[in-house]
Amino acid sequence: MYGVEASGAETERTAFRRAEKRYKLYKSQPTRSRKQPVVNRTDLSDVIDFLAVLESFERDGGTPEGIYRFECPGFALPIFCLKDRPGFYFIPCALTIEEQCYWIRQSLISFPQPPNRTNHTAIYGPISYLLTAVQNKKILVEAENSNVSLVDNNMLAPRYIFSETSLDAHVEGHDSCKSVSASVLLRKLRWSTLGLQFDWSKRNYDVSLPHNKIPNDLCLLAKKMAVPAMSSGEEFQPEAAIVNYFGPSDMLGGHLDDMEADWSKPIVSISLGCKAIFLLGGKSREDMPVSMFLRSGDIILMAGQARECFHGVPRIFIDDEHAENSDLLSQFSGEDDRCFMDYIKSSRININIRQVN
Ligand SMILES: O=C(O)CCC(=O)C(=O)O
Repeated sequence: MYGVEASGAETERTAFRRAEKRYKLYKSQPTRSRKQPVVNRTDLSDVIDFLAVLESFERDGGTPEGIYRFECPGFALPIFCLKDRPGFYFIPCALTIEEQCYWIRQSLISFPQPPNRTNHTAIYGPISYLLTAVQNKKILVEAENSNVSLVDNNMLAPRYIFSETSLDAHVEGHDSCKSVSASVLLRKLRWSTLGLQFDWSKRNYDVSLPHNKIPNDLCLLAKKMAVPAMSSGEEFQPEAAIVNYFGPSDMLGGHLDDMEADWSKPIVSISLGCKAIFLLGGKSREDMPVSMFLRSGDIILMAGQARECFHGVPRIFIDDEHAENSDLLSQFSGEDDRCFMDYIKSSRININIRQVN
């Protein structure tokens, strides 16, 4: 997520950039006669569909040209690899629907909780219980005594707090006060960081920032899923995770994740929610990337040489035809789950877990 981005006209000319443009979502501007924007039809015929690969493998044991089944003794799920991208592993349907729901809930309830930082922390300071505030239609307003101070565990005291909607009039009358509804904050949530905190401005892990360990259940899942990419006898040590939240027209530009010490260790990357396209390039932006679908419950591993490959997410699909999240949505049909349903029907979440040292 945080790797070096090439800039300006130069990027337009690279093979990676051209692939991004090919898959990106383009919407026409609404006109007087046509209020609804028209979405471009993208040719998806070159996109590798690992669900179809899995289904055909289960039928007849075969795999398409360039893809092979990776044998990992004791690992229960089928794993597929690309012949020309060593160190890249695709585990389709790695999570059950119940597990996907669990991790979606965690991503929206616990992962953005302080001391974990989010993209909102730099603007508003620590924000607690965002999802509860969304459910209760609260708004975030400047705290009365909002001078920055430290509370327990070296954490910043909240500068903004959630308030009842009824206070809105009072807040709006106050010139210096920024107020924003919890639902807008949730929609604009782009990332949260777990475990060792990544400092986006310095592009490094800042071990001095307060943090909790990666939650134990996420740690166990990452260790279990990392096995195919680990040398025998070694165990993956999850120390940090970045949770990316994608709204309908968000994309993640081509980048490298190069801030961890040992690139032989995998990044364990979990997809949840709407289907997306993932581009896996080569060591240069000039290398033509391969494209593949990422569905809710898929897990990919990038280790060794694959860690040196540019990658990104140019598109998520929210339309009924392509999003493929109806099974997931049916799990959130209860009244209490309304905000999960509203969120995930047009969003994607990616949790990527790293060993830093
Ligand atoms: O969203 C994804 O599947 C990829 C995320 C990623 O590449 C990153 O966070 O570095």
